[in-house]
Amino acid sequence: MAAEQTLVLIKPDGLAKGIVGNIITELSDTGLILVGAKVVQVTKELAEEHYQHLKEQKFFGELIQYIMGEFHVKRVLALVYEGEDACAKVREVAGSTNPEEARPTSIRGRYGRITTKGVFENVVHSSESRKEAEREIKLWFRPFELIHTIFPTEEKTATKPELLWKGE
Ligand code: FUP
Repeated sequence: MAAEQTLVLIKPDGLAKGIVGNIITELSDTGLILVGAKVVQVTKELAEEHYQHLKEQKFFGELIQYIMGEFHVKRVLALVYEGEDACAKVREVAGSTNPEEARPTSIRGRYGRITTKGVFENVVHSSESRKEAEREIKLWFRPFELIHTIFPTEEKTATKPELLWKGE
């Protein structure tokens, strides 16, 4: 079986709480390899696309505000890990979606909370399956931002002006 990848997001509460290092240490303990990483300011468009499967949920609006950093800081750390059973391995260390039901020593069990408004601030996102991971990685990363080309690519000429370093 080809190596599997998974998208991990350290959400704005993780950045605001200063626990990025702790989380990366726990992710490293899975033995998976980091193949991409960047800090992202999440747009409404990206947030809604990422959580498209939850559009009908009553908590959708607050979930979008949360991932955009409206309650904490406007930053997310996006990571791609690779290795055998990457999705399952990260979901194991992340713990259950509901931080109060999550294993106490999991990332969500340790650092997550449910706000008085009922929003699950569960610190990390991790892809549910290989198929979801492909959709999510393509949404968050361009091919050149990963250390090797995971999915098939094609060369296209940019149609929009791009911001480059001056003198480049
Ligand atoms: P997960 O795959 O564990 O991230 O879980 P989901 O895709 O089902 O949920 C995505 C996010 O929605 C969670 F990270 C937190 C939020 N959520 C709530 O706020 N309340 C709920 O009842 C369920 C999910």
